[in-house]
Amino acid sequence: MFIDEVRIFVKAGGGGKGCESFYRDLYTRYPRPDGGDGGKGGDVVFLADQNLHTLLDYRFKQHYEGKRGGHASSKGKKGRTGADCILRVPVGTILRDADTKLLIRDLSVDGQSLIVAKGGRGGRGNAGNRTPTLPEKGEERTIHLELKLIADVGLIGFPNVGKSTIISNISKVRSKIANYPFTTKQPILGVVHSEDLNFIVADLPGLIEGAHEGKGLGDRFLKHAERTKVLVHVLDMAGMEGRDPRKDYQIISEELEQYSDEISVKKRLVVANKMDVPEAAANLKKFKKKFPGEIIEISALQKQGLEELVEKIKEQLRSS
Ligand SMILES: Nc1nc2c(ncn2[C@@H]2O[C@H](COP(=O)(O)OP(=O)(O)OP(=O)(O)O)[C@@H](O)[C@H]2O)c(=O)[nH]1
Ligand SMILES: [Mg+2]
Repeated sequence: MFIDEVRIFVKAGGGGKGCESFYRDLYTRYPRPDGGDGGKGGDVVFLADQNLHTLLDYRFKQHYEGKRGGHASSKGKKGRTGADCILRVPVGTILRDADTKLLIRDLSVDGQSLIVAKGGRGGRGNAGNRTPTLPEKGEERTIHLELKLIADVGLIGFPNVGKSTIISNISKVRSKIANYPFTTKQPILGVVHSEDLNFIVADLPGLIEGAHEGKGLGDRFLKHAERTKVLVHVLDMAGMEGRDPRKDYQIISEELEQYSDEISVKKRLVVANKMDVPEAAANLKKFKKKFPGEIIEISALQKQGLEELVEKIKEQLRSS
């Protein structure tokens, strides 16, 4: 399980100014007060939306404001109501007051909404002989958002086999890609969108022989894979740096077995990556001889075979 959390500052719109004015014409003996009221400021509202899956957007922007209410004018004209600031968040987002840590609401149903900061009332005008007032300010507060995420699919394999390249090319998330091992040090989540099914993929740090004993970055990231429905085992079929994909396959399978029974029996897809490299074809032939099961051939770099991979993942998810 991943925890996605952010703090954002919200401020509702202030009220618009009320108006103080007097109506006069040739026939009115005494000027008549006719100033309208200022408009109410816009609220800040959270709305649970089932089409969202992460709080990623809030990482990039942390200040949100409702619009100020419109100012009033003479002849009793009221100011416009300021537009609300609507913040869409995934279903399952927990809102807390960041200062007191107190729970505000757990948005657990699609379409559920909640006002977290109220817009200020507009200033009162002098129409009808009332005493004019100043507009109120909008409420402001800092909110802590938390979302517990469960990835549907985990990408596993040796370092440098192309896991981050895959996630970057099937989802919008950009996971750092580089030609050295252990580029990815923390799990990265991406959402794969397709017409009929959206799912969350986790790019996990690479595993090596002895990971269960703590070698490399160890196997502690596999706890994230434990909750997934499908594991995608990525192999570097080009056998770069003198690697043998058959051996890699065996080592990773053993590491998974060592980790837990739950993980070792999980649905698994095997992916042959780097098929654009000339040596890959011969390696694949040898691999298939030893392991005759299904294998999906792709080149993550050249974006080949990725649609098929997504389709296969969807098939597995549907049947789970
Ligand atoms: N030729 C070729 N190179 C690839 C392909 N996919 C990835 N690479 C290269 O392989 C290297 C490693 O790719 P990454 O996506 O960072 O690999 P990773 O599995 O995430 O590696 P770690 O995060 O270190 O575990 C990069 O230089 C990529 O450009 C492919 O299909 N073909
Ligand atoms: Mg990586």
